[in-house]
Amino acid sequence: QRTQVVIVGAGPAGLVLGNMLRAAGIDCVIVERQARAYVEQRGRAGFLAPASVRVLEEHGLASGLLAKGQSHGTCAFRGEHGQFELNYGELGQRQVLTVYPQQFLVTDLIAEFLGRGGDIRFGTTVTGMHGIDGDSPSVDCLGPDEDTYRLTGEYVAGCDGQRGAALRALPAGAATSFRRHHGVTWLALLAQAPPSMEAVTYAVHERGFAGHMARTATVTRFYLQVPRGEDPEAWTDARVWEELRTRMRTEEFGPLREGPILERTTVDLNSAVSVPMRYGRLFLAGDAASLISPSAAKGANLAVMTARTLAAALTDALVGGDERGLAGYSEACLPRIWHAQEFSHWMINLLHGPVGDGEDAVFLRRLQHARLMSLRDMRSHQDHFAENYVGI
Ligand code: RFL
Repeated sequence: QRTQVVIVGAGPAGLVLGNMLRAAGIDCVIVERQARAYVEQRGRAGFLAPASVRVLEEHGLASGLLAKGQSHGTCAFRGEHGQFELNYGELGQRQVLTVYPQQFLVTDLIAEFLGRGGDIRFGTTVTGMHGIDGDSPSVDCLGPDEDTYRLTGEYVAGCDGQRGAALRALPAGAATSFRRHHGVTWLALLAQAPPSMEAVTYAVHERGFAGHMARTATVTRFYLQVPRGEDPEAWTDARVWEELRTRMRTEEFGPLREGPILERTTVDLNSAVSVPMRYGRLFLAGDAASLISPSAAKGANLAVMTARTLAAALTDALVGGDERGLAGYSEACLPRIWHAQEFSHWMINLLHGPVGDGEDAVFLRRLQHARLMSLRDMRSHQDHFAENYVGI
């Protein structure tokens, strides 16, 4: 089977890319390992930057998010210092974030892609890639009925995350993967409960970080820092709420709105950047190109940014015969990726002090406190934070 662009992965990156290519009249096939119902329910990101919203809007992909997304312009920091709020919508570039759960965006993007005559193969795993350094790269597909076939294109887009087929297909030495394990693990929770407060709230506590983020009127995301290797099932509902109450200092700041925990998974905070983001006719976008820890909520936004840049470059090449955009794809994306990585890393240090009573741990927790106080008290620091928090 032949197409012009084979896209591996129907997450935000693959679906944004597929939609933009279809709008330019380019043939493409999206191959997705999971079933449609699964990807349409997979709760992950929620916060979209203004730049992402603008890109989606310009390409006719934002009707759901404009109708149902909610604007957020405030975040709060709690700790032994008390609580302070940063009204980032009034600081820096005076921009707000839009909360729209990733699974809703993915659902919209799938419907739109199919409406544009797109071809998605759900339940189909890419098991290998061939000839990616030649003119007609191809991928091996294993379909839902154990059927196998080969799909050949002019280009392949690897939008299949860090554990996908694209990164595995890179020959040794084709790209350098710069990696960092931040040594922090989060228990990521979705609770059947309305948000307890309007602001995204980051709680710094000697027992570890806790976070609160609105998702919808009835579902809220919480995070708890836990030791690496922790079994999420060991966190019963009662234990989760007790720990959240402690770290969120509810005695001081008022109760949380509690409800059943719908989902509990652990996320190790890791970063990875592939340089370059291509090999031959295989191009990486989204998490496949750059994994970023969820501490600053940049992952889905980088997926939109890289997919949009790749879509423009592929369109120039396939419609106009101009390959300059493809040649400059990595250079166009990497500075923004590193900028986001830097801010995300700074957020990790802001939110997590080392746990324990060792001399180093105590000293680093004092530095963490000083950093928070600087954010509370210095307008220039607040402006810098706001620009980076909403920017990409
Ligand atoms: P995705 O969404 O992981 O999609 C990749 C798709 O590829 C498929 N796949 C394959 N298909 C065929 N053959 C194979 N061999 C395949 N291997 C994999 C997978 O099934 C999957 O459907 O990657 P994409 O498109 O690059 O999008 C990236 C984002 O999903 C990710 O960066 C964000 O979710 C990160 N993130 C957040 N980002 C934000 O911008 N704001 C947030 O608030 C935010 N919160 C989060 C997050 C990530 C989290 N987790 C689970 C790590 C919160 C959490 C808890």
